Amino acid sequence: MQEIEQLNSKFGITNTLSFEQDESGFIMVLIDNGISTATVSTYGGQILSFQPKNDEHDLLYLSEHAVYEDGQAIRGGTPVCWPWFGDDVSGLGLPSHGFVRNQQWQVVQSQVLTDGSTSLTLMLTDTDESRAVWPYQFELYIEIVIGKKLTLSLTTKNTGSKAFTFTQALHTYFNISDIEQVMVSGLSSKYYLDKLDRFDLKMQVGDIAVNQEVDRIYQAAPYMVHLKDSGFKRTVAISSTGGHTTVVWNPWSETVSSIKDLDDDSYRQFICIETVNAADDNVVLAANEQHTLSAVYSVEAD
Ligand code: TA6
Repeated sequence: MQEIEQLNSKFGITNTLSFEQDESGFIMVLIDNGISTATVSTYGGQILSFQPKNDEHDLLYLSEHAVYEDGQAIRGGTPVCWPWFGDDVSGLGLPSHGFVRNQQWQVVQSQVLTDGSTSLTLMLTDTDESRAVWPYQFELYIEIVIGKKLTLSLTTKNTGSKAFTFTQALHTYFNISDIEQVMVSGLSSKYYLDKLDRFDLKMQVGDIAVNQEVDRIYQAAPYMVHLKDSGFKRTVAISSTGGHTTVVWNPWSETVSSIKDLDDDSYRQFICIETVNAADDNVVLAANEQHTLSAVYSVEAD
């Protein structure tokens, strides 16, 4: 793990970006650039909080019971699922959603951009441990730009000599006023695989209002979807590039009670709208090729 003093001297930005170690020993990057505030965990390469100055509410949901321990994913914010999305299909009992959300990422870059926003890049590379479960050489970068908008760009480089195929997700947990006050629009007439019904293919009719468990993989998803929250009186525009899949997940009351790091009522406080490459929308990278999956979240008051 990189040392706090070194991180602060090499990547700290006076009055804007600093590194702190919390009680768990995890390193948090604290950003306040006058436009927005944010907290990024180097474990998982994950944003845990993002709040524009003119908004009363955080954009992201972070569970009060999130566990900050090696080997566990932090429940909330923007977990990175890579190099597979969903359950491990190898039969080797590997973790769901890949292994990088359980890794300590390295900080490689921080800077102030011309519009005053702050850019931070974290990276991971293959190790003996990663090659034991996924036998490829790679560099994985996440660039996080904290401005009026929140921008995430996840870049995969194939640094080995053999091609590989992967799936991935920016598995974002949005903080909402109440699940029954939100509406997801932009996916009407799109087909989705319904994970709760043996991955049956179904068509979305109209906007999505959630009043039961939802776990859907929308295919050929549009560039932009919207999350309207009438309780928080705001709409989040979610635009994606590099993926053609959007996943919408809310566990509702029964499933949430089986998830240890979520409160029984917490399903009311978040919805995951994920920018994804999954199922047939996988990515094949030949040696030396790279691919970027990006999501931009922009909050507008209603
Ligand atoms: O993206 C939706 C999903 O795959 C759901 O099926 C649900 O299991 C969720 O992610 C959370 O997965 P996790 O492994 O983080 O508990």
